[in-house]
Amino acid sequence: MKNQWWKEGVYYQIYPKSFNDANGDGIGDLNGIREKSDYLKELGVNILWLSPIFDSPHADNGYDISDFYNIWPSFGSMDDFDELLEATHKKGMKLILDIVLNHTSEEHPWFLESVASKDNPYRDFYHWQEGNGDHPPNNWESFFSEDAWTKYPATDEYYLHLFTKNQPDLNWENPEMRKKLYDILHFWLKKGVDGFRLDVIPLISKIPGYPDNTFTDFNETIERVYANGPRLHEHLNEMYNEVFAHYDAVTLGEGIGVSPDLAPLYVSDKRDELNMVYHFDHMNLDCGPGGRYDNKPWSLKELKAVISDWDESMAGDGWYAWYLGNHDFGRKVTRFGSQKYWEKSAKLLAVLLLSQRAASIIYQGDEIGMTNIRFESIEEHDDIATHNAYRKIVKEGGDLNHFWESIYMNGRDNARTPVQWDDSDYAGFSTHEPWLKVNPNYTSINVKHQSADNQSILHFYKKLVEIRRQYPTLVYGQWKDHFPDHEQLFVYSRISEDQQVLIALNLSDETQELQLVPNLGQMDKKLLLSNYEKGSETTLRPWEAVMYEIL
Ligand code: TEU
Ligand code: CA
Repeated sequence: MKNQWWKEGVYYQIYPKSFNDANGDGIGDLNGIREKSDYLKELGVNILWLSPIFDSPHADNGYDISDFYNIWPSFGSMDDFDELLEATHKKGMKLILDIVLNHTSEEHPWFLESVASKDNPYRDFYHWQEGNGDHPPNNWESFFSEDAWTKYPATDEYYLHLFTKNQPDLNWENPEMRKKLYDILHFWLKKGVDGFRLDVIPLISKIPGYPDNTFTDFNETIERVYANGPRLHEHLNEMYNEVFAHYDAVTLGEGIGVSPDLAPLYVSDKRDELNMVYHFDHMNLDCGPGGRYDNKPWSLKELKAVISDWDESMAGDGWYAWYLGNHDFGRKVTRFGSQKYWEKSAKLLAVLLLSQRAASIIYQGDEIGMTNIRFESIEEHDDIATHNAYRKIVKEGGDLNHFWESIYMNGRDNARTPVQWDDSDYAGFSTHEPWLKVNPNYTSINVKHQSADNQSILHFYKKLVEIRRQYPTLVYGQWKDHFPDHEQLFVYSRISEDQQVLIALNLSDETQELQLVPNLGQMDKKLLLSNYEKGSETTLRPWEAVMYEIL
């Protein structure tokens, strides 16, 4: 297996709207990111991923693009972007953009042309269909709790949108449309960006004839109906040949609907499609049959199985990216950690994040253990997905208490509250009231406090990122789970020819016996990292995490 910068780099995802506001209007911006480039450099991350920065009406916070060639004015200008790119490169870091090629905004000029008439040359850039009598063309439901088809009165036809009606899906069957997308990618790559995170890329090829969905489980619907369409791999291969073959750039696909079995088709070295995908299997562990608004307990055993299945699938050929939260989910410490052992569990999760055979992605604010927030009412929420789901549950008379519990755990706004820089007003994010409420715990959880405390979560992350750099086996080494069935302890090794690291984690609020690892006491070893002061070799305290080099 070949070593590559995009495999071993530590990624840091920035949600620009919430990262840092330089001009005091309550909205994060590109200059705000540039102001923090020393902070990021010191953290040790080397690839920055920016959630979409293109011009957009922000119905879905930029995942609805109206102009691929310009920056959303609230984020800044193209000059600001060029300066950010230069500053990032000067500091030895790379920058990748998040781009949406599955759909545009309803305000994109292509769509405005497309709606105008049935014979407009842009008509075929989107999916237009006649209704079924008074009904939409089929029974598809969008990801955001509404019909996936909306009727446009002017021509009496429906257009397809797998997300909100503000996000019409592009028709990848149309070669001119594809060519225009490739031109966009060339434009940014020529500017010097180092790659792309490709939003919902598995969804680009639709099943011809748009047959009804017969699955009741939404995840099954995603995998078998919406994602992995018949011409998907043909399109990805064409995009590679037309665009990515000409640059040293990374492609990170958002692998919605991608199982470990299907992943090699996307990322095998032999296929010239994408470099990596990130999957949703662990993100779905706490979702009941009703999906993300139907929260249920998760188990460590299931999480281990997810990691093991993916590791096995990618072991010989291919690569995936690993994360424990992003802008679409609750904060990882609230979801997978412990309230009682907040600090210990945040550190343990950092180890879990940065010790897999995959590219690690840190989500902004996780390096200080930012937590979920409890908003008082639906009005305080911004996320369109949350609003739609709420409307639906009210309309259908569903269980509102369960809905709110699910939102507290996994609503998307949890991860979108402003980054907590210090304990001044608005957490130092802005001098103006921010677009989304600051988590009230910013007075205790913030970067300033943690920078000054060398035992903090922030310092722990720095150490860990550095260790990952010093120990290539943590990136490339084989992965071996010692006790796949244990419900509290997660003990695994990373093994290469000349290096071996043992990682032991206690994901519970109780002390656990560790004699499980045979001969640990007799082994020649060096403690690389621990989240308690003095480690013991026979027990692991609540949320204790240790990493040994086996000599
Ligand atoms: O997300 C795709 C996606 O479907 C999920 O992550 C989504 O948030 C969840 O399944 C809802 O139940 C991508 C982006 O990451 C997300 O922010 C966008 O809203 C979405 O695509 C549409 O572009
Ligand atoms: Ca601003």
